[in-house]
Amino acid sequence: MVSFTTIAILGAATLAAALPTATTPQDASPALGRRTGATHRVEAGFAGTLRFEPENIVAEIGDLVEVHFAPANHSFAQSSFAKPCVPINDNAIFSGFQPATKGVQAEAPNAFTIEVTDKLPKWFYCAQTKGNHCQMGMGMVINQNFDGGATLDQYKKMAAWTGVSISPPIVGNGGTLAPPSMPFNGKA
Ligand SMILES: [Cu+2]
Repeated sequence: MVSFTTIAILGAATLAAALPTATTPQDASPALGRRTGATHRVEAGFAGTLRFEPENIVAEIGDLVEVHFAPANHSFAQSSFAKPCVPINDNAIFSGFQPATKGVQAEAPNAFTIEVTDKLPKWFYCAQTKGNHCQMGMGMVINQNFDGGATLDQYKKMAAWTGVSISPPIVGNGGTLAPPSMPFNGKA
């Protein structure tokens, strides 16, 4: 007697054989889900301020978040909610520092794009220590839980009392550095 399990395995093997090029290298990456086609533009250092704009994003799984860097030397780094201005762990998302010259460039040549892979709150800060950007309010959140106390306002209050910011160890981790896919808004 042939079990259902055996039939299922045989069925899968037959199907796989019939689809020799079912995946492309891009599709095979475990970090990439099904894209929604939506891209959220964030500007780090919006209009010369020490802010991300927008700084509280609601995004769906498969959305992209494209961070642009206004003049100065900003970055986009991942922390936990409880400890702003320091990496969440050794695998923290990090754009590295992206300098641009005020009056010469509207923004840094590269933007940093991440994909939203779940709906859990993700907290980010700028790791620039010159001027204490994180402590001065350069923090943001993707998918804040609006029913709880873990708010962006609270994150920023804790950041203000945090010591010197620490950069995550891996530059470019968790995203892609590339020329922006959409224009800067020009309010650098
Ligand atoms: Cu900054």
